[in-house]
Amino acid sequence: MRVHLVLVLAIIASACGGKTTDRTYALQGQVLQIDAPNKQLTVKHEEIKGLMPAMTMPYSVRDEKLLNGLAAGDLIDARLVVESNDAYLRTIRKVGQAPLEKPPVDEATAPAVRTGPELLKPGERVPDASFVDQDGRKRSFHAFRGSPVVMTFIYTRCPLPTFCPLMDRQFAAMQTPLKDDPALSKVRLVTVSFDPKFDTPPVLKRHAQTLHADLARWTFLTGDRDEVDRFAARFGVSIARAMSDPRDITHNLRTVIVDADGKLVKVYTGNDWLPDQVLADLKHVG
Ligand SMILES: [Cu+2]
Repeated sequence: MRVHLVLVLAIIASACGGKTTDRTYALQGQVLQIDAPNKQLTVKHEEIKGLMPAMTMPYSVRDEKLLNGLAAGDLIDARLVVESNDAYLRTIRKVGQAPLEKPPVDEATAPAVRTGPELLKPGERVPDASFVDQDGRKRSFHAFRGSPVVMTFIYTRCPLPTFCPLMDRQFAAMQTPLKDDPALSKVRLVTVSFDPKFDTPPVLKRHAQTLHADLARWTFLTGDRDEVDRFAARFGVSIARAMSDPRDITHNLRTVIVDADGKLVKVYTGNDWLPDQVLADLKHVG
């Protein structure tokens, strides 16, 4: 249940002449949790103009010294750097302290859903669920039986390049190796959006095109929100939607392998798995 999120601060460096493609944002918020070994902190922050609404997210730092002296409850001004494929806090300044409203547990990254169904364990059969795909066709999860499936959960408006967009890039990167390896010819890629309200089939279709997805191999699904949530929760995906802003979805990441019999093989948590690792793991999957 390692969490890998990154935060962003807004304030486009208007004076920098635009030589760089990195964007820099000012971020103001309260530290809820610090994860020094993983060089991350979870921040409940205000709107980042031009980037994302107010939300609670884990953010990375590259320089772990930035975390020295910080504690849960601290109010911070920070600077978020967003690169095309990465995002991290470059500076963090403590500006005050406030009582924590909630215990410093971040729901979005909790390993299990408190009231939800049980987490599936490897070897267990994945229950069925119904979805709709990028062409508006009804698809049940069990219809993928007969093919090993690599599946992940995202939403297309995710603002952090190291989160959902990274899952997309890694799935895209697996397409060619899957095609080139006859032993993996049956493997299917499945991306499930947990934002059905925005990620309608036409939106998913455009998203697939942007990713140069081979739709014979890679399917984009969404469905009834509660059903998607229930299905995703069985793999440890937790999703918290803000009432105030539909773009604000706090979530964690899970990518899973399901074998051709529909049994769960493996769950990758967070964003630090690599396509090669999944491809290697797939060689042992029937
Ligand atoms: Cu995301």
